[in-house]
Amino acid sequence: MKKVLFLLVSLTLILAACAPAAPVINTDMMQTPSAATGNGNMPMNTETGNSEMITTGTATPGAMMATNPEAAHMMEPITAPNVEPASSDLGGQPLDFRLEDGIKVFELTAKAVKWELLPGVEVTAYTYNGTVPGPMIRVTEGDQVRIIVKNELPDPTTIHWHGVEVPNAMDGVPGMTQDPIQPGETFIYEFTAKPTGTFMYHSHYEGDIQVGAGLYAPFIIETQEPEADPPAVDKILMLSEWLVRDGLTYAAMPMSGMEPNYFTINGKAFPATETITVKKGDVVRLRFIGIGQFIHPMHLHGVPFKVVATDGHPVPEMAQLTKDTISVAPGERYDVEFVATEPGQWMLHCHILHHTTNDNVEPGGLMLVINVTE
Ligand SMILES: [Cu+2]
Repeated sequence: MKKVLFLLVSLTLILAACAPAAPVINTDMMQTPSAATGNGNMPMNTETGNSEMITTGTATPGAMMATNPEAAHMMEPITAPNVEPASSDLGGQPLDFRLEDGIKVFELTAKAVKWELLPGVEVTAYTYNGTVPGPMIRVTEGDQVRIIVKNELPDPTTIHWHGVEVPNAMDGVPGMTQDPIQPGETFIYEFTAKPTGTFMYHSHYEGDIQVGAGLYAPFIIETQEPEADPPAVDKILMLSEWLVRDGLTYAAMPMSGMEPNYFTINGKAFPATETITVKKGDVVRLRFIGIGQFIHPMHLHGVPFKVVATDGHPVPEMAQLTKDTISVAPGERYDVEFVATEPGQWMLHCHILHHTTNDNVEPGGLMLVINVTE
């Protein structure tokens, strides 16, 4: 009798445990509007206005997060009361400075703008000075640098100088090295630029939202002695991701329901990415910067390249790997160089091939053409 009772109880428990899992894999449910769990903040992938987590059968983590108010905030669309037009169609351009008592003074304004990923696809982006990426700060090792940051975003922010060796108080970590820069406030960063190399700056406040929304830019520190034999072409390629649904922009992240559907090099998706034109025989340097939340194995057609610097630090010649694909993880930088020996139009693209699509349609995303002319 005890055994039968035990079996009955076990069966009941098993049935109870299985029941909640059923809707996750039921595709009919995914198409049906439901008011039961929606919080109005979740990205949508149907026309029905369904705000439930509805992407795939693996939606459980996102669905669990939706009950956490802070997580729901992460899933809200990127919005601002004062979204301006982009200040230029080209991001990452050199930022002018003024000299004050030997200090190079730069000015940044964090603000929301409309940014075009490719013709017909516009996002609401959080930017430095109105472009994605923000303007490039390019200085010489040993320069005294002052960066005045005005926050015109609706949210607090800070800037982290990723890889640059700054004093602790300048490191941009909210609640640890500084108070967040509140909307309308200004904060001044000041440090000596070191070491030489490829670095970046980006938001360190709600980074999963603000960096995904576009708050990043290159920071290049040149050697004090000019390079003896600089490459003919020296390009910075910042890799990132976006999530656009029903005309709304969300911060893409590796979380169920928040996966990206657009992928950009310097804020542009192919075919809007820059074509790099070089002459046969030119030395080409590409500086990959992983600023998104996903890894991107970048593959070059035609000729291999050498990895000459990792995370800004030079690789001794004897240790330089020769490769044709390099995985750029979030936060990493790789400087690679090659000689353009073969004329033609050569692709450079991510080899996670979903990342070469725009909203699931190929070709798009992380691709660009290197045009080698005679
Ligand atoms: Cu990729």
